[in-house]
Amino acid sequence: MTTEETLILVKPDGVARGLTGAILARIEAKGYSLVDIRLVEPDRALLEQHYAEHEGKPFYEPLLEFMMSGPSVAIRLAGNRVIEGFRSLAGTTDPTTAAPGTIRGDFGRDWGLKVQQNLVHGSDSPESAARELGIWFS
Ligand code: YYY
Ligand code: MG
Repeated sequence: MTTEETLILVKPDGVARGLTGAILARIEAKGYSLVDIRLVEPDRALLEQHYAEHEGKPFYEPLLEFMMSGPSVAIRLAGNRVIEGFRSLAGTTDPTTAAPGTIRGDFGRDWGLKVQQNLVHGSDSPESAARELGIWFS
């Protein structure tokens, strides 16, 4: 067993579309444990920290605007190898090509869609998880 914690976000599109419950159901069905959960309306400073690795990329500004367009649900999630496991549940970044059976593949709309509207975020490494949990659950 490698018990880990990770940061999950149900992003503004997921919350606005009423998919929080459906996404949480998949997380719970997998057996992961909710340690903490809160609705957050992040300001720009928080998002600049969260997405620091992407600063300067073409999608950076639209991504921050999107993330400020409404509340997200932030989840501190625990489980055996949950960091890699949740990213597998989420599917690949672009929902248009994400595999069926994944959150992004099943719920991501492939019309009129921007890649940023991909419903969920999950930390990509233990280092990212520790850093991001500190940002969203400070
Ligand atoms: O970890 P993950 O969310 O799957 O993707 P990242 O490469 O970390 O990018 C973060 C975030 O940025 C992604 O969820 C959507 C958005 N994005 C985008 O809008 N356009 C891209 N070409 C790449 C990423
Ligand atoms: Mg990422």
